[in-house]
Amino acid sequence: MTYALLIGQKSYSSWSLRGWLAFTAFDIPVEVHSALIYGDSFYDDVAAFGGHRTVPAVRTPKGGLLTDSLAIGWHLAEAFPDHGLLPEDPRARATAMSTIAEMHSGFTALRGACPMNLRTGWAGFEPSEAVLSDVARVDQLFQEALDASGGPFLHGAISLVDVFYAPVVTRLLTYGLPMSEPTRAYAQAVTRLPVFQKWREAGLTEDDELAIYDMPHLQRVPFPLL
Ligand SMILES: N[C@@H](CCC(=O)N[C@@H](CS)C(=O)NCC(=O)O)C(=O)O
Repeated sequence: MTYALLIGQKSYSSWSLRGWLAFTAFDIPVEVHSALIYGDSFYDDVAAFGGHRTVPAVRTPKGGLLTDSLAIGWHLAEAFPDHGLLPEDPRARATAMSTIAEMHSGFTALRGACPMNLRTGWAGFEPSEAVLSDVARVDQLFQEALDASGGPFLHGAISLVDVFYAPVVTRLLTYGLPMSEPTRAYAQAVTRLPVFQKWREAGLTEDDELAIYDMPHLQRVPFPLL
C-alpha cells in the first residue's frame, strides 16, 4: 500500500500544489487522484475518496486520513524524518514551523485579492494597503530566512517552507507585487524547480481555463517565468 493523494486543478488549486509538493519535492511515492473544483460532482468525488469537501486529502498506507495540507506536511515530516522536509537545526526548524503556520492561517488579504493562477499573469493590479502589508511581511520572512541560510531556498535546501510558500511566490510574480532583490532571486529558484515546472506544465495541458479566475479590468500577460 502506498499513499493516495486527491488534488484539484493544477493551474488553480494552491492547497493541492502544496499537498503534491510535500510528496514529490522529497521523493515520497504517492498515487495521485483528481477531482474538479467547481465541477458538479466535486463534493461527491471528495467524499468517495474519503475526504470532506476540500482538496488536498490523503489516505495513508496505514488507513489514516489527512484532510488538510498542514496535517499532510506534519505527517510526512514525522513519517519520513530522513527526507529533509524540515531543517535539522533546532532553531531553523522552529522558525520553519512558525513560518509555515503563519502562511496556513494568514495572509488572507493577499490570498483573497490574488487567487493563484498558473496560466496567466495580470498587468495593472493595484494592491490594497492590506495586500501590501501581507506582501511586506512575506518579504521580511523571506529575507530573514535567506540571510540566515544563504539560500537558494529559505532554509538552504528545499524544505516544507518552500512548499507552503510556492503559491505565494507565484502570486508575487503573476500580480506584479513589490519584491526585494533577495525575494526575486528566491522566486526564481522556486519557479525553476523541476517539480514546480512539471506541475505547472501538466496544468496547462490538463485543465480547462476557468472564467471564475479572470481578473476584470486587468490586462493578461504571459505567466512570468523569471
Ligand atoms: N485548510 C485547507 C484548505 C483546503 C482548500 O480550501 N482547498 C480548496 C482548493 S485550493 C478547496 O477544496 N475548495 C473547495 C471548496 O471549498 O468548496 C488545507 O490546508 O488543505
